[in-house]
Amino acid sequence: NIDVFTFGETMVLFQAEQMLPLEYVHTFPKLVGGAESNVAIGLARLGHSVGWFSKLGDDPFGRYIHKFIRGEGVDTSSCLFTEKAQTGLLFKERLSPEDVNVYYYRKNSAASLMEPADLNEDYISQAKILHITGITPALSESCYQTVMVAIQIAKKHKMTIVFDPNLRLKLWSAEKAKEVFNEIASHADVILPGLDEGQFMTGKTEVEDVAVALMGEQDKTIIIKLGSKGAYLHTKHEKAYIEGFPVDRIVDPVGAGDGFAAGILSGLLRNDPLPVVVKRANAIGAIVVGVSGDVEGLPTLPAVERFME
Ligand code: KDG
Repeated sequence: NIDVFTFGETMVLFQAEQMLPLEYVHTFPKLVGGAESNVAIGLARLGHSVGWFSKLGDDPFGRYIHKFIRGEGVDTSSCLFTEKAQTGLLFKERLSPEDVNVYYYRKNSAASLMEPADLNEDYISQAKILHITGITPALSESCYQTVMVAIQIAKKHKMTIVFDPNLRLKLWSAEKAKEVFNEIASHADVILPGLDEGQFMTGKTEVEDVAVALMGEQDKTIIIKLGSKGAYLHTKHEKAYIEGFPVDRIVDPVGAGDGFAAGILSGLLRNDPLPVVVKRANAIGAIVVGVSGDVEGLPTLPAVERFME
């Protein structure tokens, strides 16, 4: 049984060991990175059962990713392997702790071949929540279609749909991204943009105007991430700024948004009051930026609680 279903592309992540331009880096520890699997691993650490789907290359890197994510306690039983394409790769350059760039080697990757027929409705509909990020529809037309079919399945089974835009302009044009984000957002129950993403989607500037525009005429939960300042929570009945936690030293900001999303999903599953949910998500984001790697810093529930004290 699974509580959350998510899917997307996970890549082998080669993380520059030296803080130098990528062309001068000569050692790259091998890690795993992918927004949706980061969220899935975060949820598993927080004690939830979560299913992650992807299409992986039938190659050593595909098998490495599969074993790694399964080893973290995520259900990978719906994953598929293909011989038609290779597993995608990602190189992370660190020029300073705050200045991190990614270089993708993922065009026409195995994951970009995901298609609607790959989705298993019986499997997905066990879950209470469908978690979608805006990276998956950027990968290919068939990936976009897969996202839209997953949304239809979730609606049919009255699942909660959570959308984290995760804008990646290295993958598609701003114009297309904006159109697709707003389409997905119109179906979502919970939207988790960074302020810049919310501004990008709505054309508004102020936090509260962005939230109102994202909400539209529907009843949604909008949670706008404000970095070190925390987050803004906006529903029909509640409007509140929820303070962030101080971070002593930023080691690696990548993955903080995914940790935040895991915290939100976990809180929703626990039926905690929304301000409590957002506060815990802020704490997880703050913990993750203090650790190198996308998933290495994701905490267990007791660890978050200790941090919040
Ligand atoms: O949110 C972190 C992700 O950006 C990273 O793990 C890699 O999924 C990734 C992507 O597409 O950038």
